[in-house]
Amino acid sequence: MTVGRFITFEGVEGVGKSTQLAQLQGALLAAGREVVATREPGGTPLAERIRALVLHDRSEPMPDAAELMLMFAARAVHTENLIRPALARGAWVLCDRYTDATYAYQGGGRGVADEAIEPLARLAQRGLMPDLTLLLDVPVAAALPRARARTAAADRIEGETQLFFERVRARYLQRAALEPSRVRVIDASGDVAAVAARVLAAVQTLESR
Ligand code: Z5A
Repeated sequence: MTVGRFITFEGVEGVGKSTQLAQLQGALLAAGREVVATREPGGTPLAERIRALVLHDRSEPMPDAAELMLMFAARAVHTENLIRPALARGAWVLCDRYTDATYAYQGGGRGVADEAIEPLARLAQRGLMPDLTLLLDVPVAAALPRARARTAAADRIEGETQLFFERVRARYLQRAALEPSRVRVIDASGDVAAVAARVLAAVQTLESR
């Protein structure tokens, strides 16, 4: 069976993940690859409905446990219905956020214990892990203005404080230090082309596998 590649993009909001994902998608398509570009939470019709709930529903307070489980509910649907079939037919799946985001946002940001996250990750992923995670990194003070200049109305998470995003970034960097062969920290400062060149260099290590 042909097996594709699973690449995830991570980082605080505004760091340039969506921009870099599109750049890499273009480069891979030009090289003749089948590419599936997707995002979390979301990526399938049902998972996008869960996304709308978890990011935008303000009808009543959402406990951290509910936010956590909705992220994993969306992930289970997305993993089974889109990511696994795409990988099985040999596609390269480029995903804007995956489980590292849960450790960073719900873990680092909200303070949920890893012991609560780990069993849900096992259940939702059934052993699937990204082949490569590109952690785009700049100081929070540089990333947030990019996102906020663009977005009129913040969602439930985007409205958090700078301190929250500092904790998110710290947790991401901690995870990268623990798994350096999977998680590559990409300096996301400079213009789009400069960052894209760094991303491509990291991805080229997968081409030869
Ligand atoms: N979340 C969670 O809590 N737990 C989870 O498990 C998962 C997610 C999976 C999803 O939000 C939210 O869900 C997210 C985490 C949470 N919340 N937050 N915060 P989203 O999908 O709506 O948005 P996002 O993932 O946070 O990303 P973003 O705000 O869209 O940012 P981005 O993709 O990193 O950046 P961008 O859109 O590519 O670029 C932002 C702007 O900067 C744009 O105008 C670009 O043109 C510009 N840009 C990009 N690159 C550059 C460079 N190099 N220089 C200058 N300007 C640039």
